[in-house]
Amino acid sequence: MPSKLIVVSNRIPMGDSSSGGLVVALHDVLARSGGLWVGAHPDTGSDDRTLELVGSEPYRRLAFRLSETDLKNYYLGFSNSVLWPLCHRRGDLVDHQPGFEEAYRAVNRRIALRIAELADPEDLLWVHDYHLLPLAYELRSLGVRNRIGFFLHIPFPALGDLSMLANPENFAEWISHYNLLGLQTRGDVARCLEMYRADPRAEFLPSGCVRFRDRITTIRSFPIGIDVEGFRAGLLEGEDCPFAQEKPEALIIGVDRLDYTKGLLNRFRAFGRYLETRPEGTRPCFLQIAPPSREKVQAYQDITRELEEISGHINGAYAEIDWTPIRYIHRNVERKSLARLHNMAQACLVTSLADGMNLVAKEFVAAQDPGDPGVLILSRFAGAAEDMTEALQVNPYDVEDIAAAIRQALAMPKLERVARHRACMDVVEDTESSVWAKTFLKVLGKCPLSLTEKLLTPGKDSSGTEEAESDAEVHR
Ligand code: ADQ
Repeated sequence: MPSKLIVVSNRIPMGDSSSGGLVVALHDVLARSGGLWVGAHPDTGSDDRTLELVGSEPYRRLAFRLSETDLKNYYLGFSNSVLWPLCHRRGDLVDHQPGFEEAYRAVNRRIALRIAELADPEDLLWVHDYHLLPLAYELRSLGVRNRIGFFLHIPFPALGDLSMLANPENFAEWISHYNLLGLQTRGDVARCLEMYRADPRAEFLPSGCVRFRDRITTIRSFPIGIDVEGFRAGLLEGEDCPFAQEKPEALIIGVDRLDYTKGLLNRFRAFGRYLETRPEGTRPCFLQIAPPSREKVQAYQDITRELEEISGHINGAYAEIDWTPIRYIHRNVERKSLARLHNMAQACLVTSLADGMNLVAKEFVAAQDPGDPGVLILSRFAGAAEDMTEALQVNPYDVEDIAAAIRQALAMPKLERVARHRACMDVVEDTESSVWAKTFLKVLGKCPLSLTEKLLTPGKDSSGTEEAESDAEVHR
């Protein structure tokens, strides 16, 4: 039987219009392989053990229901109040509450039961993100021997930060049940290997894979990207200019989910600092689009309030009757409007304090006119900075540094803007989302199997793992 792809993520795409890179990237391969996508239904409900068909063809989307308690303990709790801050180096915001980890384990176990019922032996499973770290562990304990890949969209945690987990030893155990562990950057891979190096249960095989007990895992970076053509198509749609009435003389843009990891406070402060020292008579506009997210978590309520205070303070100090320096939009904007707004901007501010990749950086670059492009100001702590070396890289903890970059961007000669943009665009094109997905799946289809899977699927491992495994040499 030909294999199909089963994608599992916490959130399931409900429609296929205005989708992000991940959905677009997987669309074709899912449609072609008769594959399916499994994820949580957007509405809570009681788990009746069946998966509901949602969305429309050309591939099946099956949703499980989370209860209100699951949402509180598994999603907002362990996923977003423990793992999210921990992976983003915000140990101060890690919130351990009784029942969080238990619910996280229980929801993963429940999803594993559903997947085990669905999967044929030859199917490829691709699991996404930190909500589902233990899914392969649970699947293996149900006897599932399929190839299972995992992609972590957020930074791999630093070794020291893992100790903030109540049971830090679980982390390596969970991820070692995947055949392929995909991370965003080379820096993430280095942190992951550091974790294994410190763990007496792990060995490095000459093939470069990690053996953890009887498991063999391939670890590689796959920098995620966007659907370039799809995003640029927004530039051609619609006539109306979002600034038809009052187009600012210099536009700086920021687009983020409202999250404390995105460095919004210092970004706003830096724009305020730039206003203090800007060339006389200039009236730049900073447009920040930041829709709310995870509003039930205290840390998100705090950042929302602080941002409103800062933007109010800066506008209070500088606004004139016909000039509002900061326009802060607290909601989602259609993707085609986003492309056009990026296209109009002279600079984009990405100031994450930690970020797996940051797709906004790539979208801004893709939306530019190559003959007269705007300048990307990019935090050196965003995964995108590893390859986009020609962006104006800044230290997001340093307000003066960001303000200086705004100054440099707005004064940058066209020749330099064109050259920097070309270099950034090369990265955007090289990491296009469809290439990213194909590369991941190709590596997953070929990566070494652990002994248990090899015994059950003879002749499936074309990668020479046997030699790797029998070679007793261990790299530490
Ligand atoms: P996010 O933290 O959500 O993603 P990002 O990579 O910037 O961050 O992706 C956000 C996406 O949402 C972009 O496509 C952006 O255009 C869109 N978006 C943001 N604000 C919007 C708004 N106001 N209106 C409409 N669309 C908006 C996580 C990780 C990242 C990693 C991605 C993908 O945190 O580091 O790059 O997954 O792996």
